[in-house]
Amino acid sequence: MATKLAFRGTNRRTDDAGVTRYEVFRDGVLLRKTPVNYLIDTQLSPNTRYSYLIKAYDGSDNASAGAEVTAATLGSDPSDAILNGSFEFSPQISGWTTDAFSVSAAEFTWEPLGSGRDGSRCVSIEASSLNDAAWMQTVNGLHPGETYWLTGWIRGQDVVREPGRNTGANICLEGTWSHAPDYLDGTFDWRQASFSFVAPPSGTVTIGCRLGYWSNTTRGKVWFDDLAILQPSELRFDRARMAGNTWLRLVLFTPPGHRYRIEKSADLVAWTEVQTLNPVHPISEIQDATIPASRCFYRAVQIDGL
Ligand SMILES: [Ca+2]
Repeated sequence: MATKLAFRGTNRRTDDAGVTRYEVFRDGVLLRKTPVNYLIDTQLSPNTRYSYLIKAYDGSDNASAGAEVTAATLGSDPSDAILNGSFEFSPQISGWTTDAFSVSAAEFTWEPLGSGRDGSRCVSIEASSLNDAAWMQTVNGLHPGETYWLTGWIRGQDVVREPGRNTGANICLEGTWSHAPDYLDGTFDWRQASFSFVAPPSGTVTIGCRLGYWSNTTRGKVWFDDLAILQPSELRFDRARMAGNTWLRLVLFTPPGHRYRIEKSADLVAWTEVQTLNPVHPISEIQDATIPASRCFYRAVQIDGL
């Protein structure tokens, strides 16, 4: 549900020097006056094109000519429900907030390039003593009663759970006991965590990237990346890209609970198996060695009961 838009306004003429406020118009109507050079517009409909005009004012009330931005929202694909789930731009301007049971013992960081998955950015929580701390985002527009999956990636360093307690590093729905089933502690590289949930009557949930839980306090450092809410009702390839010169990485959306055989072909006639999958997550990443400058087709075949 792409109902949020974030952008930065800059005044090319003065390079923002002396700008004291911006006025943002949507389709000719004043939307907001703001002193900051970004805006998140949450009142958008899917599959709609919007035109924004941004004017910058200095302290003497002189207006710039205005910069125009046109943006189109996407359909109601729930994978867009989380804004900036990969943390490539500032979490603070994209609806992410932080909270902790012991605020003084939690450090929240938007980590630099190279710290996230595949050299990207991510966020982290470092708790110096047993704590329950989270990065959170409220997500609207889910269809009440329908089943969704929350998925994300977690890395940990020296994560220690309260003795006899469970959750450790996790992703969750804040205010509920819905969380990824893995009890992650110790030191571990990026690993995927997922769980399914039913959207409440409000269609609104608050997702959490969390270290600890109520009565399950935890300390250590955790990193989070690539959060997504999905409804994997059908099998589909989402992205393909090269990792280095020879490795192709494919991203597959799959309803968990089925077996799939990934196959490849050079001519769409003869198919060979790449691997068989029994995914527990709604997103699966498949790597395959390729020959540079060659063409190759991939397909996924559901093989339940074969
Ligand atoms: Ca990232």
